[in-house]
Amino acid sequence: MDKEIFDLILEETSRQNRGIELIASENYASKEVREACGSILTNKYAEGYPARRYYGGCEVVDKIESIAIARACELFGSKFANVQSHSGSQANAAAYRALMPEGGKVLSLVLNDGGHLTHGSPVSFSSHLYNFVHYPLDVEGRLDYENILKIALEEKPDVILAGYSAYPYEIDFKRIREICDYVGCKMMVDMAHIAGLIAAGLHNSPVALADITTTTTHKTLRGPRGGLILTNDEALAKKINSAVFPYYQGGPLEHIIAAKAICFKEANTDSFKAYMASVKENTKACADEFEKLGVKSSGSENHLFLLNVLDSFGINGKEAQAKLEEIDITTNKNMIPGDTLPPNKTSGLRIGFAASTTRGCTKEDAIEIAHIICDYLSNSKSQEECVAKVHTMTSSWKATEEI
Ligand code: DSN
Repeated sequence: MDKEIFDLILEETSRQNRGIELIASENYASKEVREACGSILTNKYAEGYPARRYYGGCEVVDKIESIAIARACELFGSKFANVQSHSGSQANAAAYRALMPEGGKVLSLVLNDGGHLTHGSPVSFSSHLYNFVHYPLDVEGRLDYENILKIALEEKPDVILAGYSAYPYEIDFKRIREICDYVGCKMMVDMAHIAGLIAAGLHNSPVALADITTTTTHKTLRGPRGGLILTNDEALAKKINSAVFPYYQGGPLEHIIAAKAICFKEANTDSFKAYMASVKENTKACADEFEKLGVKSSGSENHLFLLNVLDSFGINGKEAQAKLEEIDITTNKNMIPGDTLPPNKTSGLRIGFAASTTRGCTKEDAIEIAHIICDYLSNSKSQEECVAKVHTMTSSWKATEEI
């Protein structure tokens, strides 16, 4: 009926299959997750929560949403979960509303050092509803907990926010909790990027420590595109539920909630733990190989790292991103700590291995990827030569529709 869109889906399938996906926030969801997303559950209106709906006929979606909640709680060791947030941004909006009144003060990471738009950007709702102040990374690009404490004592925030979009090192959530307790404020964690590592036990978990933890479900967690909010505090759980519905959202997406339930089940398996261990290993291998090749790399303790392409290749992040697309490698330009270029240019590139590892990228492949990128950005090998290497590698991996 709609050949135009059908053909474009095929075109996107082909793009996903022939290329190497290195955007740190992307992944390939399983066939089971995708089938739930495309299921008849999209037909159902279910405003409210299980057993407390504004519509009839919710007895089946009630069971699905209850299973999703129970699985989220089991996976992350949480007492309460809200699985209705349509996205990580919506989850953060609801978390802020539950934690403080409008105008409340949040201490979050300097946005150019790796914070997210909803962590106080002037172009996001967050900075219009709340008063954001920021802590920087140190000169090495690492969190400086003593400095966070110092700023928190000066600023007296209502909330300290941890969890970032481009931070390549382990976060000490216990230390953040101690700072919050010392200054007498709430702790919020946006674990969207590292949720898969936390589920697999490969990064310390903030869930028992933070007042509220938010995440997306589609990054390292490898589920459908959506959000999740966790807390151990019953009073906060009630506030979160009212903030999600009816304050910010209307009807929940029960097809996506079913897909989230499947994702939580998948993430609670030994094969997912093995997958996340490979992601970490591949990321570190690639980051270290760049270093050996003389490229300025942040190194990595998780699923991503940053490259300083300006110093290493004399081109900015925007140019490097565009150039790599010529050889079917997808990345994104990214600010690096102390960046002198604006966010629409940047000196850096962010690289992650969650997606490519799902398709079967090995440690040897990850090392070769560093060489291909280096060869092409330094103009020492031709486009034909590099793109042929990319296609040889991706043709040995699983296709996106087989995952
Ligand atoms: N847009 C996401 C990322 O790429 O990190 C954050 O939500």
